[in-house]
Amino acid sequence: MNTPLTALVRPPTATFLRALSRQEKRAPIDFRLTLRQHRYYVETLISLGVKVEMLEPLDAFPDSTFIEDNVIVLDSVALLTSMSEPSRRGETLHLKAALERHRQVEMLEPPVFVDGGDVLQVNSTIFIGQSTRTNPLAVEAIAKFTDRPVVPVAVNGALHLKSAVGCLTGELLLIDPERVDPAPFKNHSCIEVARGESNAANCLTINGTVLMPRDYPKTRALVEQRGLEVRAMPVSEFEKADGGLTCLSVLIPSRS
Ligand code: CIR
Repeated sequence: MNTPLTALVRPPTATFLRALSRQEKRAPIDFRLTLRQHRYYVETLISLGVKVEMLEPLDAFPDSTFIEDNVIVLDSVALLTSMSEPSRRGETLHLKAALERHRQVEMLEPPVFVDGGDVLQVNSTIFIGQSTRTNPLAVEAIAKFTDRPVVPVAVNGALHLKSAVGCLTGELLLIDPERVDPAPFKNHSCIEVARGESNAANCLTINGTVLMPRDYPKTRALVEQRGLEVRAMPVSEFEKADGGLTCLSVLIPSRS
């Protein structure tokens, strides 16, 4: 039986047009399409049995729809992250009340810096990306709240660890080895993304169904060859702001 899952999501607001992006020449964001893609994402989660809690949009925070970055949900505690990006630091407190309905809430503080997108949890291990947003102190800070090993992973060029590696099933990962050091994953089975499809790694598995960004057919085929069911999701507008499927929700397993 699947563990019941709640997803916290925060819809984008018109200020999303000013979301951070490291792509110098990206096409402008189409806001109506952004809303449609977000709605489709929410409907997909619901169709897979997830209970979705929709939070208030936050006009003052253009990137706040990327709610994954605000928190790390562990078995018995939720850690509000300490975000290094000045325009995003205020987002986390807006999540506290919603989280308190599910977990005891603790706060990480500077000099620890970490974004939730750098935290990849698999059954056995918690991997922490060492990106421009997340520092080594985050590894020690998170280890205080879990019995699982907490392992740093070098991120080479991706915004976050989960931009470049995703968990498909228990211990099977989808990885772009050009943007993340594969060595810490040597005890895991890994599928490498197809050439030219690096964004495909930002995938999300819900109750056995793999959600993958649309437009990466070769990687999709590699995943399906392992017998996994895949749903391709349109996320073009979020990709323009360096985001993807995992970033758009905080998944909270019910406590047993
Ligand atoms: C940012 O730069 O913070 C946002 N524009 C994108 C955040 C994407 N989040 C994620 O990968 N977890």
